[in-house]
This record gives sequence, structure tokens and C-alpha cells, in this order.
Amino acid sequence: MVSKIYEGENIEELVERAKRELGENIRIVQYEIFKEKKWLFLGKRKYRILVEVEEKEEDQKRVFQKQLDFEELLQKVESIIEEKVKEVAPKVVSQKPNVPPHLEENISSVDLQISSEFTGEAVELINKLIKKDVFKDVAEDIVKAACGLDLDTNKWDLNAVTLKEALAKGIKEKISFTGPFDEIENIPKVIAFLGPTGVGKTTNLFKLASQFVLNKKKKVSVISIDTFKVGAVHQGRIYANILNVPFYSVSEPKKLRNIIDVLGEDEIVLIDTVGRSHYDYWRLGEIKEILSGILDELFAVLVLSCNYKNEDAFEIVDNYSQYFNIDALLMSKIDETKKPGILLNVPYKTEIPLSYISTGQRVPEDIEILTPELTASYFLKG
Ligand SMILES: Nc1nc2c(ncn2[C@@H]2O[C@H](COP(=O)(O)OP(=O)(O)O)[C@@H](O)[C@H]2O)c(=O)[nH]1
Ligand SMILES: [Mg+2]
Repeated sequence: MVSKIYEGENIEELVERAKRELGENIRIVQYEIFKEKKWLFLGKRKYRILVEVEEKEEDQKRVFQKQLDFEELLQKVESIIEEKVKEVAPKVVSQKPNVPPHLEENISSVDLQISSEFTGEAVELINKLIKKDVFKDVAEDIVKAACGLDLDTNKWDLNAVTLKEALAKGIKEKISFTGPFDEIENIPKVIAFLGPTGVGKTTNLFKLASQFVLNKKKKVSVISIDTFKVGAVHQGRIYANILNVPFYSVSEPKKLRNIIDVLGEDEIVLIDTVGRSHYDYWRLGEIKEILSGILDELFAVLVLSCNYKNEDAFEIVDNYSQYFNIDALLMSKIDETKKPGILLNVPYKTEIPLSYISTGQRVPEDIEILTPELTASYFLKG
């Protein structure tokens, strides 16, 4: 705030002067008429105005600059930490207690010779899957579920009409699917989106919010767990405004509990969480702490990008599983990869059901519910 006093004989001139010096947005907060004494006589009539102006733009710029400085500092610190984590990464991976049993074997596997139990189209399909980064044992087991024993050769071959049908059948048998969240039995009231930074939590949360509100006529509220308090919730607020859904930003467990308690029974609460880097796992404790009052009723969705390599995806699932009971996987960015092996490997090995898949950047269009058929289709393209 800037304030300044102007004095003169012509009020219009004073205002003009103030505007020239302080800008168009001035406010006149005091106004006085007086006469200056000159010897024994009273002088001419004069005006005195006190003018104030909000430094709105400048203030905002300054706050924004502060945020940028802070972000820059955080990024520097985090890139140093990331480097350090990378240095010790091999040790960390080999110590993981929950690494799926066949993972190490699969990663280092050089011998991709398909089991001689298979023949014909079954071999063709297994090969297709392996080319798309599906683990050999996963590919074989899924395909086997769609096979019958060929009596002539005594080997497994497909017994469905098309490859897609066969693969969908195998996937249906070996992997589970949640179906739309609002149609699950005992509809989850509170759904939290977890996952590394940039994976697509916020955008996909709002895609679903939009579906629930517009297509299903549900009541939805969005709560952002803000562990940084530096405006990371800004994006969420913008989407919430566009969609016209209530938006809260919370950083304390009690406040979260209170908000959820006052929301209607039939309301779906979508919780967005904010991460900063791939390696900020220590923040999971912080997120869990804020969610601590509602863990019992929480439906935890882990968002994974289909373009993650197998190793990274399993490491992420492993880390998040140490803090949360993951109820569903939401797979993002299928449009960004031709080798979406993790789309089968992760649900197969971890037994966590698949839910939705995000197919692009457009909000709210680019999201679909995953079915065995749709999942199969991504492995038969190209
Ligand atoms: N190509 C593509 N981009 C996506 C997809 N889902 C999200 N994104 C983009 O990924 C970026 C990060 O998304 P955001 O939701 O902010 O990630 P968050 O940090 O996990 O909340 C944004 O630019 C999104 O538009 C997707 O399915 N395909
Ligand atoms: Mg986000």
C-alpha cells in the first residue's frame, strides 16, 4: 500500500497529478478544504487529499517471485537428493522386501525362449506380448488361460476365434478389474489418487470428477492434500472452478476429518495428493499422516504411467504399498508408449485390480474404464 498527500488549489488537478504518479487505481481516503493564513489575512481556498493505492500487481509479482525462488531452491535441493538416491539406487532395489518373486529373473532374463508347451497362434501371441515388454512368464500364463490342448501335438494352442478374443479371455481370468468407481459394491466414499509427480493424478482426478458430475449426476468434492503450501494446489483450484465442484486444500488430519464428516452421505470425495519428484518417497509418510483419520474408509488409487519401465513401476508400487493398501491401479499415458508391458505385469504380479486408463491430455475426454477387451487391444496394435 502506498499513501501520499497532495495539496493545491484545484481539486481536479490534484487528482490528475495523483493518477499520473500512482496510477489509475488510486483511492481518495481523506479530503480537506483549508485556507492558508498569510499574515493577518486568510489566503486562498486550498484542497488537501490523502490518496492510497494498493500495490496489487507489484505485490502479486513479488509473492510470485518469492514462490519461484522457493521452488527453484526446492528443485535444487531435490535434484541433489535425487542424484544421491540414484547413487545408492542399486542397493535400495536389491533390498526391497516386496519385489515380486520373478522380477529380478525377468529383468535380467536373456533367454526368452518360449516354453515348448505352446504351439501355433499361442506362440505368436506370446511373442507379441513379450515384444511389448510383458514378462515371459506373465505372457505365457495369460495366454495359457485362453488355450486348449491340441490333441495332435499335445501342445497348448488358442481356442478362440481372434487373437483379441483369446487375449481378452486370458486377461479376464488372470487379472481383476474394479469397474467404474461409482458402480463398485459399497461405493467408496473417499477416493485418493496417489503416485509420483507428473504421472497424471490431478488431471485424471478431474476427468473422473467430470464424468461423475456430468454423466452420472453425482455430487463430488475435491480435496487436495497440500504438503508443500506453495501453491501446488493452484491447478486443482482452476479445474474445480471450471467444473463447479467444491474444492478444499487441507494439510491437517483433523481438518480433513471435519470436512469429510460434513459432506453428504451420497457425495464422492476425490482426494488429490501432491508430490514433487520421483524419489520423494519420504513424503509418503507426510501424506499418510494427513490421511490418518480416514484410512479405514479410504479407497487408494495408485496412478502409474504406461511408459514406465518395469523396474520403475515395480519400485513405485513397492514404495507406495509400504504406506498404503492400494485398492486400484489407474494407468495413464497409454498414448505415449508402444510397449505398455506394465499394464499386464503389475496387476498380474501384485494382484491389484486395474481401473481406468488415460489416453491423452484432454480433460475430461481422455479417460476410459479398463476392461479385459480394451486392455488386450493395446497389445495387438502395431
Ligand atoms: N499424453 C498424455 N499426457 C497426460 C496423460 N495424463 C496426464 N497427462 C499430462 O501429464 C502432465 C502431468 O499431469 P498432472 O495431472 O498434473 O500430474 P500429477 O503431478 O500427477 O498431478 C500434464 O501435462 C497432463 O496433461 C495422458 O494420458 N497422456
Ligand atoms: Mg497434481
